[in-house]
Amino acid sequence: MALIVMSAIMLSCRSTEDPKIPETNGLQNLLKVQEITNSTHAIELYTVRGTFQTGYNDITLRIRNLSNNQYEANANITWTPRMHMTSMTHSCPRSAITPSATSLYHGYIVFQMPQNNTEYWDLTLDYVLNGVAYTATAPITVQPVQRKNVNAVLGADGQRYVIAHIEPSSPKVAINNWTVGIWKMQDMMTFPVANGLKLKLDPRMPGMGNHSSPNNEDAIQSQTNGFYQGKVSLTMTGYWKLNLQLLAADGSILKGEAVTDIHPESSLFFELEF
Ligand SMILES: [Cu+2]
Repeated sequence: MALIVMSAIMLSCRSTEDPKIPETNGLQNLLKVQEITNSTHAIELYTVRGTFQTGYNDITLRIRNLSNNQYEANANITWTPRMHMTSMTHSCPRSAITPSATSLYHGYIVFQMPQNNTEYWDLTLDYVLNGVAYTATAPITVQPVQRKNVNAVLGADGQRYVIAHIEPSSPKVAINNWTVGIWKMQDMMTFPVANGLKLKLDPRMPGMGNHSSPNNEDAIQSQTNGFYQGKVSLTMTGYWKLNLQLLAADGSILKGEAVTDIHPESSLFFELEF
């Protein structure tokens, strides 16, 4: 009887197994997006939402050995996201992958556009374990977002930039710490961090006379190759347009316009709604 009950429990566990169930072991508050497999391993990818979406994605991953279901430590991993468009293939900004806990690895990818019916993203993981090189590739789903959180623009200096909102991911009625990533598009596959720039901020509520807010701080870098940090002051809940101007080190404007009475918004902006 006990056996029957036990096997019934195991069966029911298996039948209700859901990749979106939160995991333990350092994966608290993360949801599995998908696995990318080859003949030897399954690479499990996790984010807070359990999806990849347009903009900045903080990603945790681990490598499961298919022969023994153990997770691999000490892997040296690189990744290459590729968008296959009708006319070209390109990549996007992404970090190096660093170990974050035993057998867990961590990094970010910034998808500057969502997929559509004919154009799709895939992700290649190349990794070395005990001197042996492996690779795995699979299509990934990059969801669109409701509110603009990333800009891919051509600067006045002829350089292409990707500018992504990172924090606040849960905005508050407060002076929020504001974190932004800025990368240069060096070529279709290479997106190094853009250093020494400044991102001027003018948040407005278009639905309420385009009023602004006090005590904002433009985003600057505190260290080379780091994110840009500033303050975004949100005085009430609702829809905010974060009007932006990207400035070069010499103060010249690379992209975006100042907000005035006759020019109510910048062509460079993020949107927040909360
Ligand atoms: Cu694309």
